[in-house]
Amino acid sequence: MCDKYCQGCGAALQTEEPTRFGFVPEHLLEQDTLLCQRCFRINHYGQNELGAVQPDDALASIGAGVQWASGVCLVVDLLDFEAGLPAPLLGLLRGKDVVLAVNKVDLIPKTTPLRELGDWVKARLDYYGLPKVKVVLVSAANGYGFPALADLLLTLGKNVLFVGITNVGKSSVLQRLLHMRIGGGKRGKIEPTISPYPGTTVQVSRWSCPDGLVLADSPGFVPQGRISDLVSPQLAQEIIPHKSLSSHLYPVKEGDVVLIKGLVAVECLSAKHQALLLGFTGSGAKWQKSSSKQLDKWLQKDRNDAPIKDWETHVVELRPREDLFISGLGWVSARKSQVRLRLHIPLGADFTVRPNLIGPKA
Ligand SMILES: Nc1nc2c(ncn2[C@@H]2O[C@H](COP(=O)(O)OP(=O)(O)OP(=O)(O)O)[C@@H](O)[C@H]2O)c(=O)[nH]1
Ligand SMILES: [Mg+2]
Repeated sequence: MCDKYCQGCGAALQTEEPTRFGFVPEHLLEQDTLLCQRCFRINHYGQNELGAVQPDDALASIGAGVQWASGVCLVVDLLDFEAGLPAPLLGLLRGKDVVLAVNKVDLIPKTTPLRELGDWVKARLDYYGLPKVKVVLVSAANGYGFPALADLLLTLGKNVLFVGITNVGKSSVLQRLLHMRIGGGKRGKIEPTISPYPGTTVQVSRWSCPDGLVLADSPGFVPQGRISDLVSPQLAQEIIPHKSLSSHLYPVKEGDVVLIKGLVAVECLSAKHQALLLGFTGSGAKWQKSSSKQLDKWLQKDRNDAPIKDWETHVVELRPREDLFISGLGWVSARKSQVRLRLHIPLGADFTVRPNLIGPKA
C-alpha cells in the first residue's frame, strides 16, 4: 500500500496483490501512474475481472464522503427512479443540502415531452416526502441539462459529493462536468472510470476545480431488491437500458401471461374490457406472451445467468395509465382498461405501482 490513489475509481494504489482493488505493477507506480490496472482494463478492454466493490466498503466510504461534503448531488437513473431513493441512503444525507440530478433522460422516447417528465419527477418526490429538493433532469450521454446542473452545484458550497446507488451514472455526470467551465475545462488523460457494470467506483475520489471547488465521486450504494443485482452481470447488461428503452405491447385477457423467461411473469387474473399491457425494459430483455397453464415451465426454466430458485407472488390492481414498476428490471404499464394481475417475481425483488412515466397522462 502507498499514499497514492487511483483517480479512476478512488482505490488506494498497491503493488502486492493483483486480485485486489488498486493494483499497479511496481514499475508503473514509479512512473507516477495514477490509474490502477482494473481501471486501465475497464477503459481499454471493457473488462472488469475484479468485479464490484463490496456493499459495506461502499457504505463506509459514502459515509465519510458525506461528512466531508458541504453539499451533495444525488444522482438517480430516471428509468430505475424508485430504486434510486433507498431510505438508508436518504438517511445518510439528512441535514445536507441536496441537488437531485435525474440522469439518462436520453433514453426516454422523444414523444414524451421533457416538461412532462419534470412534472412526473416532482410528483414522485412529493409522494416520497421530498418536495423541497432541487431537481434537474440531465443526460450524461448527450449533455442535456448540464448548464442548469452546474448552476445548482455552485449553491452547494466548495465540497460537492456525487452519491447514488450503483450504475446510475455518477462518474459519467462528474466526467462531463470536469470538461465544462465549472470543472476547469479540458483535463489530462485520466478521468473518473465509467463502466456498464455496477460497483465500478471503489472509494471517494476528489477532483480540484477552479475557485477552490472540489467535486468528488463516490462508490455506489448497493440497494436491496434490484433484479439486475440477482442475475449474472451479462444478463444484467441485457435487461438494463443503455442505448435504448424497448417496449412491447400485448392485448391481454384472463389467463394470459406476459413474461420474461426466468425473471418475471405478469399473469392477467381479470380485465374489465379489452386491456393492453406494455412491458418496458432494456432492449436485450426478451418479452413474450403465454398462458397461465404454461407458467411453471417459464418460471422454472433453468438459466445459468438467472439462477433464481425462489419466487414470490403478489396480486396487483393496475388502472389504465399506471405502471407496475419492478426494481432493476423495468415496468409494465396498463392501457385502456383496469387489470387485476398476479405478479411473479424473484424472492426479495421490489415493486411498486405508480403513475405512468411514458405515454398520455391522466
Ligand atoms: N444512456 C445513458 N447511459 C448513461 C448515462 N449516464 C451513464 N450512463 C451509462 O450508465 C452506466 C453506468 O455509468 P457510471 O458512470 O459508471 O455509473 P456510476 O453511478 O458511477 O456506477 P458505480 O461506480 O458502479 O456506482 C455506463 O454504461 C454509462 O455509460 C446517460 O445519461 N444516458
Ligand atoms: Mg462510478
